[in-house]
Amino acid sequence: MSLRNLIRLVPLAAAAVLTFFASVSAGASSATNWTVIVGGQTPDVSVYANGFYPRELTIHTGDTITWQFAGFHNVSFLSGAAQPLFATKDGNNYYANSEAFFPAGVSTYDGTGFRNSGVPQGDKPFSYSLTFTKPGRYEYACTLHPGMTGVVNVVDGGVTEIPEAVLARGRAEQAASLAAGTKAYESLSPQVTGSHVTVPLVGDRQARFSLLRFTHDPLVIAAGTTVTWTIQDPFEVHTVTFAGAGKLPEFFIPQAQAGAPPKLLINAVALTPTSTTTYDGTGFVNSGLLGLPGAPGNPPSSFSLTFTKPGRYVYWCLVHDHENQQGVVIVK
Ligand SMILES: [Cu+2]
Repeated sequence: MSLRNLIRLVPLAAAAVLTFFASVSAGASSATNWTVIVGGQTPDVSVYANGFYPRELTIHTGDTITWQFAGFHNVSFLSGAAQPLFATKDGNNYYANSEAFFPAGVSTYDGTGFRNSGVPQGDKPFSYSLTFTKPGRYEYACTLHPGMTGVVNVVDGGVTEIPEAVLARGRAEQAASLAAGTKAYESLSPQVTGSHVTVPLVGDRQARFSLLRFTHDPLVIAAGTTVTWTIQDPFEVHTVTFAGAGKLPEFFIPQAQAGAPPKLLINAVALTPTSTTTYDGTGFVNSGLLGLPGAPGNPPSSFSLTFTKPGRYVYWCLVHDHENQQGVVIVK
């Protein structure tokens, strides 16, 4: 979702990892600490990994998992309850739902109750730890990216892996997501049918990535062409926004609260579609939010615009502008 507080991938210092595992194997009877990586991205953030790496692991009762964050996500154990929505409505305003964005619950889990890591703040390294006290098979999710799920099996015996192997498996799965996304980005091309061009916004549930780009190369079209942007991504919401000569509106507007974290107002200007269906290179044109039923206002999955005048036009996604999600349309 909003990735503007994105943390960059923070590689674990090799020395620290070695020290850590040495201490784990020294205390044979003590509980084990396991690492799971949350998300990831390519250096240019064109590919965003929407997965827990590894997706599944098996640990002993009493062990602790530490999730190391490499992207803007949360770790949520729902215990069968419904996912907290991304946004809550207050009058005519939508706010980021604090249940999805801020930590909740104690640091142990027995299969009941709600636990949430909250989201990374700014560029600081972020991690979340939970100790599992009862055998069971526990599914968890990132509630900001529907379908981003993981599984923890907690058993009294029969753990066959060691933490180094699980971390290596996680890194390999993450690398596979990013490689699949990079391949998809390299071959990303709009579909042309006569004077109609379709620009897909791509994500892949199985391979666990989203592309935070519209097209790989500038889109070159003739005047009179209609372009339709369409969401083909299970994870992300986007906007298609032409700001003309004006400034891009912010997606979140923090509102200070006494004695509590700020409320995050979702900018109505970003959410609200403009009514025009043509673009001549002037003025503010916005799709509003696209994709993901259940997101604020149950957004449509596509947006169309007919280009009437030759020129070079830059547009943005207001959700991912900090990840440089911009596109270029060149009208001949
Ligand atoms: Cu976007």
